[in-house]
Formats: sequence, C-alpha cells, structure tokens
Amino acid sequence: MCAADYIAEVLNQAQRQDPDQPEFQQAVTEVLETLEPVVAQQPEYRKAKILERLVEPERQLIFRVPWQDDRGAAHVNRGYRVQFNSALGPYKGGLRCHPSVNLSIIKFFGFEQIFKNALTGLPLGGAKGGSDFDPKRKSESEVMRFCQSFVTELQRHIGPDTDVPAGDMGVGAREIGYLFGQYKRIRNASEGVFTGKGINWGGSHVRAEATGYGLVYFVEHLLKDAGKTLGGLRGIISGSGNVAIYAAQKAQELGATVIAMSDSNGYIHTPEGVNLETIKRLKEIERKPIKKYINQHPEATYHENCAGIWTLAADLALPCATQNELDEGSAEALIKNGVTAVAEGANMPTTLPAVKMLLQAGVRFGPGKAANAGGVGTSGLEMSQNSTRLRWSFAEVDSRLKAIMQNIYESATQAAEEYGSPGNLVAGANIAGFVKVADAMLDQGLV
Ligand code: NDP
Ligand code: 2IT
Repeated sequence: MCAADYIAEVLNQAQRQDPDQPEFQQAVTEVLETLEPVVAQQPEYRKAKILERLVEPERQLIFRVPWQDDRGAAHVNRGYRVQFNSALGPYKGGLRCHPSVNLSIIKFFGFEQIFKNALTGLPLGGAKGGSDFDPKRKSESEVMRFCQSFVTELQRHIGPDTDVPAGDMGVGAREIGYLFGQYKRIRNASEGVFTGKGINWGGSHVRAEATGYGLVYFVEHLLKDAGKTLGGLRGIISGSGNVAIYAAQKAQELGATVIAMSDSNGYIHTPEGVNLETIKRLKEIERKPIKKYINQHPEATYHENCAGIWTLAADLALPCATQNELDEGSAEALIKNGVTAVAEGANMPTTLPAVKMLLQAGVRFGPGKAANAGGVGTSGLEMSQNSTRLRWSFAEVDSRLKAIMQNIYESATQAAEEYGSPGNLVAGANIAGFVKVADAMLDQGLV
C-alpha cells in the first residue's frame, strides 16, 4: 500500500472511531495529509504503527466538577484532561474554560499540542484540558470555588514530572492562582505543577506576554523572507485576550499599526492604531465588551459580527481568538485586499480550505503550531526555572523566547524544503514536529 493510501486508512479509522468529533478529525486530517513524504521515506514508522498510536490519546480523563454559586445553589460542570503523548517529556498544555468545550475540542487541542511542543525543542509531551464552565458573569468567589473543585479531582493526575497544565481561553493568571493554591493545599507540595504562575510565587517573566510576543517574532521571520519588516504595516488582530493583546503590543512596538481588534461580539476599527491601555483596562481588569472602547475613543468605530474584521484592508492578519474563525470568505477578502502575511496566534483559527487558498495565493502563512508556540515554549522555561529554584530576568527569558521562535521558523522552513514543499510552513511545521515525536516513540518501544 502506498503512503497516501496508508494515511487515508488511518484517517478513515479515526473517523470511524470518533465520528462525532469534528474538530479532532479536522486537526488530525490537517497533520496527517502533510506527512505522506515522511511516511514514504521511513517504513519503520508504518511498521511500528506510529500514526495509529499518535491519534489515540495515552489517557483521557473526564470528571464531575460540582461547585456552589454565591446564592448557595449547586452547579455541576464537566472537567477534561486529555494526556495525549508523553514521548518527549511530561504532558504539557493549557486548560480552556468556555461553554463550547467538549471532548472533540480538547482532543484537537491535545493533538496539536504534541507537535507544537516538539517544535519548541524542549522536552515536553502534549496534553490539553478544561471545562464547559463559563467564567463570564461569575463573581471572584464563584470562579475560585470552581477552580478549587476542578483541581480537587485533577490533582491526582498531574505533577511537575507527570503533567503540567497552564492557561488558555478563559483561564488566565487569576485562575492559575486558585488552581495552584488548592493543589498546594491538598498535596502539601509547592512545586512547578502549573505554568503561568504569578511572578512572586514561581512564575516566569514574559510568560504573560509570550504567546503574543512569540507570534510577532515569528512574523518578523516570515516578513524577512518576503523582503519586508513590520515598520509601517497595517495589522488586524482578532480577539482581545491574552494572545491578542500582547501580539498587538509587540507589533506596535516594532512599528506596525494595529487598526482593528475584536471580541466574541464584534470588532473595533481605528485606522490610527488601537490604544492598548484602553483595551487592557477593558479586557484584563474590567472584563467588559470591546464595544465600550468607542466611549473613550470616538475616532474608532464599532461593528457587530467579529468575522467582519477580515474584510478590512491590511498587510498583516493575526487571528488570535478561536478555532475556525477565518473561513474561505474571509481568506478571499484578505487576498483581494493584498494581505502579505497571515499568522495564527490562536489554535486552528483558519479552516482547512482557507489555509489552502492563502497558500495558493502566495500569502506568507504561519500555522499556529509554529507561530503560537512561544507561549508553551516560555512555559517550558518556567518549568526549568522552577526545577532549579531560580528566576531569570525579563531580558533573559525574552532572548530565549526569540531564539525558540527563530529555531521553530528555521526547522519548519528546512523540513518544508527537504520534503518537497518549499515555503509551505504548514507542511514544514507538521513534519518537523512529527519526526521528533515519531523517533522518540520508536526509541521507546511499543508503549
Ligand atoms: P482569552 O480568554 O484571554 O481571550 C480570548 C479572546 O477571544 C477574547 O477576546 C474573546 O472575546 C475572543 N473570542 C472568543 N471567541 C471569539 C470569536 N468567535 N470571535 C472573535 N473573538 C472571540 O484567550 P487567549 O488569548 O489565551 O487564547 C486565544 C487563542 O489563542 C485560543 O485559540 C487559544 O487556544 C490560543 N492560544 C493561547 C495560548 C496562551 O498561552 N494563552 C498559547 C497558544 C495559543 P470575549 O472577551 O468576548 O470572550
Ligand atoms: O495552546 C497553547 O499552547 C497554550 N494554551 C499554552 C500551553 C502551555 O502549557 O503553556
């Protein structure tokens, strides 16, 4: 059987086993479709059933999370942790709290995380977790009680050498604090079991900024290859959460103008460039809709429907909100408006057909696995600091983050060339990540 048929068979099998997991199937298809030349060259992978083993998580945990609201009423949410692959190191990946969370979404994240973490060059396995709990419109004490209940169960499955969760959508510094506090209390161990901790209690400098900063460092390399720099470019950035805010901050610092940002309701457009102090106050402190931005900035306009952001003319587009937010219609508008580069701060924000359109149109495209790996890369640096009980300076961590992003860019570019798709970083990132994990799995035997 040729490599293409073998891959099609693994995809069919995954589809038959979990037909009700569309996001997971999408992520698996996106990776496996690019692996044909590698599988063709290395028959050992097929013999050892590496692909079949990769698409099956090592362990998936689903658990009950009961908590009480401020009025004393009881609630029950569902908690997840999918420990996907530990070939390279302890399971590592974020926790997402959002009402849309289900097993398909957590598995897609966990699967992506395997290759992303491999690309960082650090010894990190892949995992993801979270809950369908919605932190919006909950009081501080409700969020705390939820986090304490969540970790009361999760704590028995994690540890600094076993599984190290972090934040993701709906889980930021506040939630990591409550999770860590309860873990420490139950286990009587102050250890590096979460990343994204506060700077005074084991956190790392730059972790809060890392995904956004790393994304922009990656974009600098993408643009350099097209003979451009960020200076003078107009950028649109979807989302206004952790990733979007720090991507915008670094992009503006390096001379770009961020003309639009969004949230789950709509987007603001401000051709002079967004005022990030206002965005930070609204989203990080007050937790208010982005619509309120125009109250302070009458020069800006607000538009309902967040996907409309992709119809604005810009040189650079950074989807930093959520999966499948940039579809074919959006890709068509971006291409028509002459976009130079698109890089994914979010996980899988661009649909498969949209990715293909952008690549075909010659747009420089940075896939999330590579472009947003600075967050988990810096989490890896936080783990190193925790293990040695040291804390590095901001400048030290930032320079290591830059080196990680450069290394990812170079290894994805090189793998794309080596396996016959020069310039296609989707293929390059998948292949570079896959080879590391697959070789480690071969070395470790049939486990
Ligand atoms: P946050 O919770 O901090 O922010 C999410 C942002 O996205 C919010 O502004 C939210 O709006 C907005 N949003 C949600 N759904 C939509 C939508 N359909 N359209 C437009 N905006 C939307 O999450 P993060 O910034 O941490 O995560 C964003 C993305 O980046 C996710 O895909 C995550 O998996 C990925 N990522 C995160 C990393 C990290 O270190 N945090 C690392 C790598 C990837 P609202 O305020 O209305 O809810
Ligand atoms: O998607 C991601 O890479 C994250 N949410 C960050 C994971 C981490 O462990 O820092």
